[in-house]
Amino acid sequence: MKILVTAFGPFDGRSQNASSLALARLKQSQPRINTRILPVDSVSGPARLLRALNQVRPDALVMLGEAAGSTAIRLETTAWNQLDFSIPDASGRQPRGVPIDPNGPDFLPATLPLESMHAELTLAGHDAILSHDAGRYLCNQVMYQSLACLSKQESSCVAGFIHLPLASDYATARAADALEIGLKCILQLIAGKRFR
Ligand code: PCA
Repeated sequence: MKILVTAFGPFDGRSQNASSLALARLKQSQPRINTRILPVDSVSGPARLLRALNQVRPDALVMLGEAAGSTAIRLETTAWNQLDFSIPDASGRQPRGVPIDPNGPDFLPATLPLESMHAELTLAGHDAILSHDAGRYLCNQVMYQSLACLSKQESSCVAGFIHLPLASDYATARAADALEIGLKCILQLIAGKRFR
């Protein structure tokens, strides 16, 4: 069973990204997961992720990012076919109101077991919500492009995006604990699929 977990590097003037911090911590307890840190760049970020997908060929892809202003862990249900950057990316690009793929569907649904992840996280005392809006920046873009790529390949890999609060709002150790719980739900889903 292969799991790929990605996080983003720092952006928007902050020196750290909560997603990279939580992923580094998760890797200590789950050394077998494959990890990649993506640049907040609308060309090289998705390219690095799609390359990793082809290299690793995972059974599950969990993408992480941080969402300033949210105090809850946001389990993203939907990737929207739109780029509408409120700030430029690392290379200064700032597309406004343009589709990611002019020929693609308006949205693509995550394929992770979000309902059970939400239930387990809540049970463990985490502040988690199902979110239908991943923004229109890099996180939504990589979510859309990876779901589109997996669907084109008719891959059985399940995939989705989790937005973490800033590290100052949700301690890294807590966030990593939440990710462990999420991974358990994903592993259960994959194991169940194999039995069917
Ligand atoms: N959050 C941004 C991009 C990188 C990150 O961690 C977003 O929500 O799109």
